Amino acid sequence: MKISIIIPTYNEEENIKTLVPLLVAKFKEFKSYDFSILFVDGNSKDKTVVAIKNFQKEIKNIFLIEEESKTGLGGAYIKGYIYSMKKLKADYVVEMDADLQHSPDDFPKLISKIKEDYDLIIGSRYVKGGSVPKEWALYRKFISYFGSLFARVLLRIMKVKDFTSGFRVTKVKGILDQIDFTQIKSKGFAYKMDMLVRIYEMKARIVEVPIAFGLRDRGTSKMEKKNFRDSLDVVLYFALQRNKNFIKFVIVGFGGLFTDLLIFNLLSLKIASSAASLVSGIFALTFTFLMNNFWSFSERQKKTFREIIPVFVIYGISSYVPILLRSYLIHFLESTYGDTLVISNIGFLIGVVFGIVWNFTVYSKIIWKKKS
Ligand SMILES: Nc1nc2c(ncn2[C@@H]2O[C@H](COP(=O)(O)OP(=O)(O)OP(=O)(O)O)[C@@H](O)[C@H]2O)c(=O)[nH]1
Ligand SMILES: [Mg+2]
Repeated sequence: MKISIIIPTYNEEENIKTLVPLLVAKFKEFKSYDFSILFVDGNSKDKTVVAIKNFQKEIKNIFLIEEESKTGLGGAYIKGYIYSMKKLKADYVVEMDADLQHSPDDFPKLISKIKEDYDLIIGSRYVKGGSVPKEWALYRKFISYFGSLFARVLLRIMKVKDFTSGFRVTKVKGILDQIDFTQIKSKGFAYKMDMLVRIYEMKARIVEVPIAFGLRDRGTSKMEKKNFRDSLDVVLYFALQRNKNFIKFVIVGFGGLFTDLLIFNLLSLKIASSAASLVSGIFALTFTFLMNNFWSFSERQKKTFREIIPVFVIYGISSYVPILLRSYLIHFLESTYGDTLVISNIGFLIGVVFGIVWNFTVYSKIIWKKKS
């Protein structure tokens, strides 16, 4: 079993002199694994490269990619991934920082999960037993935790608690070898979220192992301001991708309401309003059904008449469930709390929210179910 540890460096001379011996000492706990360390140096201005070359003379399996210039964390890791797979023939790839924030003491905890055949092992600050430095200012703790939470909610990936951890082990076969690295959206820090979403969507087996995230030992932070904007771009891009059925469903819903109102008002000029409402309701229902079939859920659309007719009947019946329940709820609230405009509108709004959840669930899980 070959394991490649990628360590990006930019002016980390002092840190790697401490890190490498500590890390190599941990290799002895895993006799059957064949470890290599792959540095990706972003053209450091100090003697980082000299220090790496000195290690290469003493220790076997230390590799170095020298970048012409500093291209960001994502750029460095992508080079490292490709080299680890193509040249080093790695079975697993580890991501780790050079500055000792990822403690060599936590390294065996991650590696020992490999035998349980996980696809992705994350060193996590936000599971029980994990931590961030207590010296961190409150705002930094806040940004780190809530940034991660924000991404998890928007992307609907609540299972992973630490979304941006940089200490990870990923399996090559079936996971890394499936990723098209030219598609990664960010060359900076946000590549971590990008890759996590891609791996999650492969239905990978993911586990989080608690780590104590430390303070940078020496040297200066390379964390750039543009990382924030970059991360937001990545989260919004994937949020749109992952929720596009829902967003289209909501747009169609508004379209349906508009159709309903328009036809109702036009017909009311000619026929009784109660009859107009019935006709406009049926029109709106047909309109939203067709729009959902050919647009919102177009990748799972029903094509033939024989497919369309039965689901249209289910669609019609299920769409009435929240409408009926809403009437019942309004009636119940009015008889309990009094027949006021406020009470009936509260009932109406609860009904609308329930209707959105109900309809979207029925449409996406039953009518236009994903083919597995
Ligand atoms: N090759 C390369 N390495 C980089 C680049 N940016 C950062 N690194 C390295 O990547 C690792 C993580 O960067 P850090 O500056 O520690 O970022 P951070 O851990 O988020 O921030 P701190 O908490 O301040 O340390 C370190 O080992 C850096 O030396 C880059 O553009 N190119
Ligand atoms: Mg750091």
